[in-house]
Amino acid sequence: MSDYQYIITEEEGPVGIVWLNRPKVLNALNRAMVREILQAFEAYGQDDRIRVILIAGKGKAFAAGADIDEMAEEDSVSLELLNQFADWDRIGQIKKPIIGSVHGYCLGGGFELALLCDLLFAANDAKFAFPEINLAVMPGAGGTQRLTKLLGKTKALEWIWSGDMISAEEAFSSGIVNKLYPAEAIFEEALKFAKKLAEKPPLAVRLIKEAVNKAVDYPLQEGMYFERKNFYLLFSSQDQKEGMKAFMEKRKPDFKGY
Ligand code: DAK
Repeated sequence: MSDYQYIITEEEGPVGIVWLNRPKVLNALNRAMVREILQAFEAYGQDDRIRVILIAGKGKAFAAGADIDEMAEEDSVSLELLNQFADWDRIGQIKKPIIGSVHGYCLGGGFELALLCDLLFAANDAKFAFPEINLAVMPGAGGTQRLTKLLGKTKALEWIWSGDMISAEEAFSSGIVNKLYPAEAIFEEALKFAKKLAEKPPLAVRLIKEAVNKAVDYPLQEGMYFERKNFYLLFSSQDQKEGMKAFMEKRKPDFKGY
């Protein structure tokens, strides 16, 4: 049992699950909830038993955006002083893999949270949008940047300017969603994948995440250099010795994570 107010955490073997849990307001993200998500992610990040993090929403939605009631009275100075983006930035620095299981609405800050996941599994009923434009604001937790890197400028502008609901199908065909499942199966399928990923050697999983993320930001040559360093690093791990020895001995490897 956890002491959180707006989320629930539970563990399924090596998978740490974070449930967004404000179903009455479609899991609208207030400040305290974002802080709790960060705390849970960082706790799982430190927990050697946990190899993969899975995030999903309770009730009818993943998350319908930042909590508008809480946001309405903010001004630029109060936002700067709250420095809440620091929590979002730290969520983006979690080294373990994060899988998002999305059903129902995934809007605004909810969509930005989903874009911080490494992989996204979506239910057929999922709806993605950046409705900020209808509130006369704009995405501020990475939406304009991450969506553009994934989709390119023209699609990103279309989605963010229109604020339109994007179907699960379109999100999938645009490449922001890895797989689609029926709503009743989505969480179990995402969990199944998370468990499969948790069997892989954790240090390799982590260094691959780091290297792939560099590909998004770095020019090719710098990215290649970074990749090579991580490649060398893995040859210093016990798991590399174990993985190759197990192959030669025709047995299942026992990966320790170091
Ligand atoms: N905030 C607060 N309450 C929300 C909410 C939200 N984002 N979304 C839904 N709710 C509440 C509704 O007010 C309603 O509450 P009651 O009236 O029952 O008390 C309840 O959830 C159920 O919603 P509806 O009755 O509206 O349900 P419908 O099925 O009719 O409509 C809807 C579902 C998702 C289309 C609609 O609720 C809707 O349009 N929701 C708002 C979507 C939206 O505009 N989201 C916010 C985008 S702006 C930041 C980081 C990030 C952000 C900002 C700052 N910093 C670090 C500073 C992000 C900003 C955004 O996300």
